Amino acid sequence: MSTLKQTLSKKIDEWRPRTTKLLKEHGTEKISDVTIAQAIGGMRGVKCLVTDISYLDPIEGIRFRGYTIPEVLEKLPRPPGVEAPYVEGFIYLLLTGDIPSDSEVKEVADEFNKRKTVPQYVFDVLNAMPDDSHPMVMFSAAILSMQKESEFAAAYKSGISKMVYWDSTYEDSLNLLAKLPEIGAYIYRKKYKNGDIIPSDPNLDWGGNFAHMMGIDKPYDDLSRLYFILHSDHESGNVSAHTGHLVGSALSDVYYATSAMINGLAGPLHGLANEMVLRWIQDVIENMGGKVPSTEEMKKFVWDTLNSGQVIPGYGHAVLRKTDPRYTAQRDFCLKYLPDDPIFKYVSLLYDVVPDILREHGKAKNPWPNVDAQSGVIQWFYGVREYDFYTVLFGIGRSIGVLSNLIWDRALGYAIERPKSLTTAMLEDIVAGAK
Ligand code: HAX
Repeated sequence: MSTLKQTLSKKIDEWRPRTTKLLKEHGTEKISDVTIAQAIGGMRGVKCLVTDISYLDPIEGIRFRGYTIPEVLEKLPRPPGVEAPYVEGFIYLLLTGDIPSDSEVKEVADEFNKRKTVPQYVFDVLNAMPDDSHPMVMFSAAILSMQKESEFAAAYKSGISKMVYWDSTYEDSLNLLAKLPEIGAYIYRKKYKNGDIIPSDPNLDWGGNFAHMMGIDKPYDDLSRLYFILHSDHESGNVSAHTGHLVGSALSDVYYATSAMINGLAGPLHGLANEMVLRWIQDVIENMGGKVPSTEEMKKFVWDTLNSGQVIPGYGHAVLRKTDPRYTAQRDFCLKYLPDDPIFKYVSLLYDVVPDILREHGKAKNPWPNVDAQSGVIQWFYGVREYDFYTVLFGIGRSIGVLSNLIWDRALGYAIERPKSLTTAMLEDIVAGAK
């Protein structure tokens, strides 16, 4: 058994009594009340999910297993001479809560190498799809097509104890994670590079191999590692993470759950916002005939968008109330590698004008940029200009968090989700009764 699986198994055994004790001895203690506004308004702020993989503070931003983004980037092992750590080490951290050693990272990389061959039928499915299929549809379909490989589904049919659900879920998760960079790069090269597929290189790490298969030179490998880590997890309540958890809670295997979470990520208010940001900026560039707009001109574009009833993509958040640290980490990357890029100048100009305008507009609770405001510009700079592909990149990263959560969901025996709904008339009765 690998060190990762052994460590995880030990941690699960240690953790289970905590969950059992909370349920048995404190199960009736309250952590949340729900208002009518929350029931109608997307359950904002209702505390009714549990995860130990990451926690999102409205002001500070995300912590992965207790570590801030700068701490994660600093503490995890990295390839020589680069800034972003190995994704393999980050996966080890999310699953176990421990910072791995170099040799533990290498073991995870070897595990992925053993598991990364994508069955030919997946490529056949992708090749059979219409040329104008959205890359997110292709990504979701490719993942779903592999459901028949599920070790959990086979084990469940054969009759296994709840105590070992996590084991085959772990195997499924590693099998799927190993293949995602291959599938993502295949979709990109098939759709936008005349099907000129670049074979995988077994000597490269997860992020480095993805950059290689995309056909993009350094430092795109470093960017890929950074990008996948930043997009991995944002606690459990966002649409993609929650969808993965919800579908998995019915004991659907990770192929069903991950494909479903990709479908949620594809919404423009969620992951697709990274595509929308670039689309919006391209519109501005077209309108300006390529010239970088003045501050006043940019303000006008922002107001025109708001006045036409649209949102400013890349701004606002359901939980955060400050600039997203994932935005800041990507901005730091831009300042280092592409400070003079014209599109980065647009993005910077937006940062100067949008928060004040959103405050004046008076609707958004958070006027600050989120992760999606900055991510497309970097991809554009390195030649990935097909912005409908950007959310696939997000999806590869998000799978890391969703799959880590699914393994722990199974280990701790989290129940099938089934919140209760009321009718509008019941709400009206409650209001009348309160009066
Ligand atoms: N531009 C214009 N209006 C905005 C806005 C923005 N960027 N952000 C919020 N608002 C509006 C909302 O549409 C809402 O309007 P109505 O009252 O008319 O419905 C009002 O402000 C209150 O919204 P909120 O409470 O501040 O925000 P929500 O929790 O409802 O929604 C969203 C959070 C992220 C969906 C929202 O801020 C938004 O639509 N942002 C733009 C799209 C975007 O960038 N999405 C990506 C978010 C990060 C992410 O998940 N990445 O994957």
